[in-house]
Amino acid sequence: HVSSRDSGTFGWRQYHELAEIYEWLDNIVATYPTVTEEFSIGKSYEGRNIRGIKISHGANKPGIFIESNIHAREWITSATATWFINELLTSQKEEVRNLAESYDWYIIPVFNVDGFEYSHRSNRLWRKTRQPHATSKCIGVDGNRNFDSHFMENNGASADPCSETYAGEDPWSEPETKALADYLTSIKDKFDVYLSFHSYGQWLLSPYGHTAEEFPENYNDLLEIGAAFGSAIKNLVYSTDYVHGSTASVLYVASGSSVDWVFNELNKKVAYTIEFRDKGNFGFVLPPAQILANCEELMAGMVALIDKAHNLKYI
Ligand code: 0X9
Ligand code: ZN
Repeated sequence: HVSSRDSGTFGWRQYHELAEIYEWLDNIVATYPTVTEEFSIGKSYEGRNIRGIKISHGANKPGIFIESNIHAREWITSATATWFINELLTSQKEEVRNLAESYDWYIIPVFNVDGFEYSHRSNRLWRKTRQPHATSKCIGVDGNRNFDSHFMENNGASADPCSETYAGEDPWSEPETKALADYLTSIKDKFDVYLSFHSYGQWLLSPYGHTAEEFPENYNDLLEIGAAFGSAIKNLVYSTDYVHGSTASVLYVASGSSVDWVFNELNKKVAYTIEFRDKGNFGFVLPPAQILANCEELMAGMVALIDKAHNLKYI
């Protein structure tokens, strides 16, 4: 197994565990000290740092926040987030330079650090956090049901600690979600777009997650941005398709998600969940040979998404 130390770069031809990703991040921050800044939002239940990187070419650009790997087994999300960081710092392509230089980027490549580690060591298909419960032998909470926005409404989460979509006893029961919410609140005037990276299914999902009966007042804009994202990906040589729409209307009801909380409570009107490759053939265990194709798709979609959000005056 190839260490990130050997080449100074990942190559993105395999998945990496947390220590390797953090070592790579250290290396990136040391290599690009003038435009990068490392941050930590706090510690996980098991005491790991939840680290992020800010990439900025000057003060007061509109900010874009990316949260990735809230679900442990979705390894393609941190692989893609690290690749994206590297592109922002090294690409010579004009549309990527434009993304890098026109916006302030805040990127957390691995949010659910404990679960991610567990998915590498013990159970490849682990999804939740790793905090035990007083009342059950089952472990962990679905971080993406633990935010305080329409918590547990409309059966969009489970009250059973053994369920994969267990919301937790209360909102913010997990130190990770609390840390993220506090951090996001502290920089709420610094970002306008929020993206949550997931897999799988190839969807671009807007609010709302908690209900399919109501839609945001700017839903038409969110659909227009979603269409731009989808056609940009469709136009690639790889040519695969992404479906867009509100979470609850195209996927299923999901209450207490990070995206809904950021949209409703922090009033960030461009907020999406992106469900990466594939459509179910390999599912969560996406072969490493598909990492780079997924990354290229994300970049094409991202350029179009940001461009459209800019034209619609959100950023
Ligand atoms: O169920 C989820 O949390 C996400 N799907 S996954 O298969 N990656 O677990 C979808 C969450 C979308 N939620 C909102 N945008 N509200
Ligand atoms: Zn997910």
